[in-house]
Amino acid sequence: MAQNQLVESQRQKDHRLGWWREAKFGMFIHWGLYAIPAGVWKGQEIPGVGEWIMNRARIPVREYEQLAKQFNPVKFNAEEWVRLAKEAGMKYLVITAKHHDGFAMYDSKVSDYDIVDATPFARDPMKELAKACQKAGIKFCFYYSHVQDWHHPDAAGNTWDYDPEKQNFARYFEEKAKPQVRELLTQYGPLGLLWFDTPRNISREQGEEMVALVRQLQPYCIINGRIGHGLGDYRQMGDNQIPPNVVEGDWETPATINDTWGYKKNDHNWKPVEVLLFKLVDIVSKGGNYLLNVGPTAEGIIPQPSGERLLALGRWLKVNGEAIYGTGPTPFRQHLNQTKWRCTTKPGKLYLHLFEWPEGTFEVPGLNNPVKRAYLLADPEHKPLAVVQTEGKVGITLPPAAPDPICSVVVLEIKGKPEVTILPLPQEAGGKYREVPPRSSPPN
Ligand code: JFZ
Repeated sequence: MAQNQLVESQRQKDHRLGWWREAKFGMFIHWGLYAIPAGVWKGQEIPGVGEWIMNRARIPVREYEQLAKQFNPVKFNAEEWVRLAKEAGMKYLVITAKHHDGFAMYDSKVSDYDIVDATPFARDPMKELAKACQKAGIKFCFYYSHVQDWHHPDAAGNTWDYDPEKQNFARYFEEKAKPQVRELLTQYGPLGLLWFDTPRNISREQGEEMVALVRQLQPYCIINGRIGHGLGDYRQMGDNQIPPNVVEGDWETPATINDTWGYKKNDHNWKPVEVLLFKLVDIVSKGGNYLLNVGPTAEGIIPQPSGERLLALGRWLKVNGEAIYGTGPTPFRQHLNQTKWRCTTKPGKLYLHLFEWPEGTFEVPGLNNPVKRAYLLADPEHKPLAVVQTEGKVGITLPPAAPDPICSVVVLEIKGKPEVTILPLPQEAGGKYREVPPRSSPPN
């Protein structure tokens, strides 16, 4: 029975995923009670990501619950958050309706452990965000921790309050997870996607039931890869993980601007704009989407360093968005072990994203298509650049100054589908955007 709702044609799936494949860039928001301790518990700095503080500091449920009485984000303004996402060039917004701590950030009838019933704030910020997104033309989406719930005695994750031997996961799943997902799907208008996380011990059947619930209530709602058992619509990369080459199919990298998802007052390790921009272009050139996180404070403020960086990305996208939105991956798969340039594509067009501005000429390696025209995307007149094309090699004459200090885009209009000769090794290497080794992930 559930099976019927799971089967759909490729055409139906393409239809459902259409907006998401165009979007490329989304805003992730981790917001919850953990923003109050903000990484510090009883004067102790707790290592790891901010939203894991209850787990990392082994805070008993009865104690953590008390945070709700203090949660009063009076500076929260849905329109401002959505305006920031819009200005940043982000096309979808995914926010934690409930993270692993089990606290619902919306008005839930399933449990009183929610922002309307348990806090002095007593407003439903998700209602306000859903409305603001609708107005701004941004797809509104929820994160929901469907397996871990450290508050519920039968869910996964809380080993300090509850005895795993005595747990009945099915009871949690039937009595809390499914009914809450139903609330999210019926009370906030059309959702772009549901973002599940840390599937752990969920059975395949339970995963299928969740998919069936989503399909039944909102057939157009996309489901991310972390629902488990390969049941999602697209593949979820590990946090902050960017694959070394093009990955076929639909995928997304969730990523942080500093080193935490939920707000941590002492995390000042903000990635520079040029690193974030390189990651965006790198991911898109490999066929993926970039879901970039902000962690608002307990007052409801998106940290200034995050805001500044997002606005800078947005200014770049205003000029260069054509080379990101709706584009396909690079045909230069042999040239991804350097960070001087990347390529994205649209039918008849190659977008060369240059992170290092060469003197005089940029050599496009191994391109066999006749080049019809080349110009700078930042040039509103699209003045043609001189192109010298010899067998399997294209040289583009560039002006002395790069139009953008970080990344300038050269558009090549070509005849036919891109055809690139695989060159003999050694491959090109080097460039200044070295990969920072990823921080160790939280246990999940
Ligand atoms: C999970 C959460 O536990 C975390 O709090 C945050 O919400 C993040 C977006 O997702 O953490 C994970 C999940 C999967 C991996 C790493 C961290 N992974 O597959 O590498």
